[in-house]
Amino acid sequence: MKFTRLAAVMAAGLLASSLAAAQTTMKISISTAQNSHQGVAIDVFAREVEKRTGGRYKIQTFYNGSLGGERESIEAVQLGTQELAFSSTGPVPNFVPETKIFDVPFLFRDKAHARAVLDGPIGAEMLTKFESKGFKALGWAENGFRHMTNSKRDVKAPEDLKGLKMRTMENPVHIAAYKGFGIITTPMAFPEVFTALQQGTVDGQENPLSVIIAAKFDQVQKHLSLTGHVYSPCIWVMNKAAFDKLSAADKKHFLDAAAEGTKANRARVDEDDAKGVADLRAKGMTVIDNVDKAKFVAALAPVNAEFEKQFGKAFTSSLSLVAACAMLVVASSLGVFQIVTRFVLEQPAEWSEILIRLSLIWMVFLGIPTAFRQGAMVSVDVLYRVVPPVARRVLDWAVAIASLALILIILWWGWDYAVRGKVQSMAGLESISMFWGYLALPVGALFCILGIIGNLVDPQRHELETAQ
Ligand code: EAX
Repeated sequence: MKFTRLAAVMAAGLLASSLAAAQTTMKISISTAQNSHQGVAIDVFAREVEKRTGGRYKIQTFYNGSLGGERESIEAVQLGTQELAFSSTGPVPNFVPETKIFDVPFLFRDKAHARAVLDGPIGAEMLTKFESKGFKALGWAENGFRHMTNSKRDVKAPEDLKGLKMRTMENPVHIAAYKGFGIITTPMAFPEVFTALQQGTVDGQENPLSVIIAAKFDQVQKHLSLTGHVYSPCIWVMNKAAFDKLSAADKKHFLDAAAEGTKANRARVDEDDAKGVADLRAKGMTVIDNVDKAKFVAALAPVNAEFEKQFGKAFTSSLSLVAACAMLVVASSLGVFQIVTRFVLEQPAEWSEILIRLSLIWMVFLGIPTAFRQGAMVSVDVLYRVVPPVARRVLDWAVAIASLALILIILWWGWDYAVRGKVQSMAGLESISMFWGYLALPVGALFCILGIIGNLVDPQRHELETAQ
């Protein structure tokens, strides 16, 4: 009898320990409250991971920065002391500098624009940049458009911000930009903000409505201005080694769970944006909903020019531009070769002259698409600066249609020209037909078409330029 009881206890113990071994627990943290757009994201993620992995993975959720501020939790994920974090991109450039571009003020027109870019090829490419830094980025989510609050005065235009001491995120782009507004910037981790506002260490802060509501900033801030000066993305980061350890099927479960979390997160941001102003007014805040946005945009002109130098090129350099530069290198090297053969050796090589001509033709036609992609048609830019945003979209389409008509003609005509060139050989280099020279026209035209489509799908370059 005793023996059977002992065996039963041992069997139960064994079963329990094998169950425990089969379940892996991971931590995820946010800096806002559970009842927030971020809380809902990680709650859904935890539920979905558990459900999809049949309970083999359990996600422990931590709220209110209880494991540390956003920078600290990203650091912990990088080190592997914490598996996951859901964070705004505020401190992320300190780990993955390329992400800075998404924190440029007035970069995105609206939430739909931001979500489309983040969920599209640009966002996907950015996620891959995390890998070499020890992270697996599971996807983008959202904090929302940021607005300013303070305890001193109503802010309607940037002049009203002069001399206000405001807490900013630990983000180099925000800090540079807000100085441009005339703000005295004080970078600080989020968990310290409420107390800093309460004690008057800073006069104000800026955050999306979702955060202002969840953090109850209305208790310590009187004035809210709907400046919407910058879109604030959120990101799901996981320790890379922890992710790599998952089976292929579980990797997919984690990614899908994050996508579900993002859906819930964005829906909550939409809800907060719709109800937030009335809610905060009811709680006693003065809400300025007609700020002079154009003035805010204009105040950032010098800062934007600086940002454009930093970011513009990385996002516009395309395959055709690289190829055009390569052609320039070929042409100039052959130029040196020409000088040596002609004037030093006095044995000019005619073929190299022809290759120079060919590479120059290719350089020109491969270079034109980059001009298209950058919207470098001067007259269009001038128009862009004076028309309102809705008209800009119409202008985008009008320009695209007109350019497409022209490019299609070049494509058709260029191809015809190239085919005819098949029977013409080049003097001095008989083995090559002119087909290879004229082919630059239709190939350049094809790249132009890609550039035009690129401008329609992702007009952010234009947005950045015309924001000045
Ligand atoms: O992610 O630090 C901030 O102001 C963030 O917007 C906040 O932590 C929510």
